Amino acid sequence: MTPDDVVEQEGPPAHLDSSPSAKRLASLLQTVPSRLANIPDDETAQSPAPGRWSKKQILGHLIDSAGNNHQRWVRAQVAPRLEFPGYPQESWVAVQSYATESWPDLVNLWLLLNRHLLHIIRNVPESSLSRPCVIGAHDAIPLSAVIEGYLTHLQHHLAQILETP
Ligand code: NI
Repeated sequence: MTPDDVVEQEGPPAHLDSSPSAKRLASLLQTVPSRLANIPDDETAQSPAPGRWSKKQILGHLIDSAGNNHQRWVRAQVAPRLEFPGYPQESWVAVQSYATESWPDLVNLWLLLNRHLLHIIRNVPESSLSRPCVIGAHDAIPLSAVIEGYLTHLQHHLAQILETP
């Protein structure tokens, strides 16, 4: 299987789940991967200004967000209350050297992580959506708000990547 095969696979059928969060993510996964894959490689490594992340680094940050949210969403369902650390985003992007990683690899990793997150959303029991989650120093919020916050953050950064340089 080549990276392009992974990108071009269609997402799961959106009609299987009617929750707004699942619809939101399913819709993104139908349109965004091919747009990401079509960005020229040299463009993905350019920093728009000193100290600003390149597209590779922003997508790396979204992979970190997906990884942390995977842990949150699973852990919140197997304990009565989630307490989980935040993550220093600049340090995470730096130590993983996203700036020099392969763009197609980053796109495929992001895509498959998010397809799995969509699968998780579709299978969260209604009763687990109110589980209290404490992330870092923040106040407790229900798991449903953690999921919605993930999607809002994701859309914010995808817009940054997809805007013209
Ligand atoms: Ni962010």
